[in-house]
Amino acid sequence: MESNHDKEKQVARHLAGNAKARSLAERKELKARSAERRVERMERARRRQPDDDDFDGLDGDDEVGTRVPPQRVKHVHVRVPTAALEPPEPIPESAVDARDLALVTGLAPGRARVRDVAVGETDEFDADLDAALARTQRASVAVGDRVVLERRVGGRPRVVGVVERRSTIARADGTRAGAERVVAANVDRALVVAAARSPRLRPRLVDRYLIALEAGGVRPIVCVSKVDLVETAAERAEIEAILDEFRALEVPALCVSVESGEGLDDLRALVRGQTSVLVGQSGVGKSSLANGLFGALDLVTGRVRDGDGKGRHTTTASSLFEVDDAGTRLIDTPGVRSFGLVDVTRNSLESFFPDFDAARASCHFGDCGHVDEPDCGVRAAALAGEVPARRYEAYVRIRASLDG
Ligand SMILES: Nc1nc2c(ncn2[C@@H]2O[C@H](COP(=O)(O)OP(=O)(O)OP(=O)(O)O)[C@@H](O)[C@H]2O)c(=O)[nH]1
Ligand SMILES: [Zn+2]
Repeated sequence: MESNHDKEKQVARHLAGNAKARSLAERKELKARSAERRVERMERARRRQPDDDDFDGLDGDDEVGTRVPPQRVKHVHVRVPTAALEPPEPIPESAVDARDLALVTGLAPGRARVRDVAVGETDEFDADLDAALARTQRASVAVGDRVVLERRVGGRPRVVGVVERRSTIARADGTRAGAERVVAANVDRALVVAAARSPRLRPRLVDRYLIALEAGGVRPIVCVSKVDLVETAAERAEIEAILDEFRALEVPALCVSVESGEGLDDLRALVRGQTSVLVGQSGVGKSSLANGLFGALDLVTGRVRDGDGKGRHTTTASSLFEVDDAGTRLIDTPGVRSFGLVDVTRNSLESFFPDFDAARASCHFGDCGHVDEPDCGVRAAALAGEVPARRYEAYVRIRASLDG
């Protein structure tokens, strides 16, 4: 027979159990809601147009290293004379005292995170952009830029000029017609990543990356990722045939897998001592490849993570990583990652083919598309060998792959 006391205990246990169950359910729900919010945030970040007030390396959904809280500025619409929106003239390297040189590793509105290359160490600090640079920041300063620093007694150093670039990764700036937004500078190599499977390999998409990179003077390497998922010899042969097309254009092209390790040594050798970026559709394995090649990257220190998380005197996240002691660098920002997808349209395609300009003058139609129009100067020039056949073929292929 149960005593009252036992009953009370039972009831208490029951209630406690309920409370626990409820809190578990609640916690589960909270977790689900926070996951939903995260997905929403990621989707918002994906949808975000280039005229949003985000700055590369500050936000975005790639989860490498520690997140540094984004610094936001309110949109302030001020009418500025057009001349004031032109980026200041770049400074020739020969005119710069090496002691004043610094490397931009991250950006925030009006501010750059820089590495003092003159001192030869990797310690980084924040510097203010001078007024002319701050006003034209999207075009005038990018991660990878070498800049001229003015040191100030009792104040933050100031960036007063940008050294001439040897290459750029740029996209149309949605806020101003014809204007460019530079998302990275002085990049040697772009690893154009396309998956063997999931998502399906799309060679025409790779073509688009190649011409967009060529426009900025960045040399591509085509990487077909996830080749461990390839099941048959026929499928593998198909991929190799596609890669041969790129190799014929003197573009290095290789199969890689972070699962089997295939191709990683070759790729590491290709990018050694150079500054690289990874571009390609979402989900093709860019982060996995960066980690497979170099190890985990640390946004706070701008280095491969080595357990040394010492605080630095910067509030701006780094997007430029030193991955070894041989000068091998990786730039990784949301702007770079999503480069190439929105940058080529039917209208802008011709701007990637300046070598057609002379021939274009003799097209019969002013709006000639150079594919099946009669009296096309470009097609005639390609047939006559005045325009390289592979350039014309690339143009036709890419044009066919564009929707409108
Ligand atoms: N089997 C296999 N799966 C891979 C390989 N590389 C990446 N993956 C998987 O592909 C998925 C996407 O990889 P990510 O590295 O996040 O792709 P991402 O290109 O960085 O994607 P975003 O961050 O959206 O730009 C993950 O589930 C990875 O585990 C690979 O070599 N083999
Ligand atoms: Zn034409």
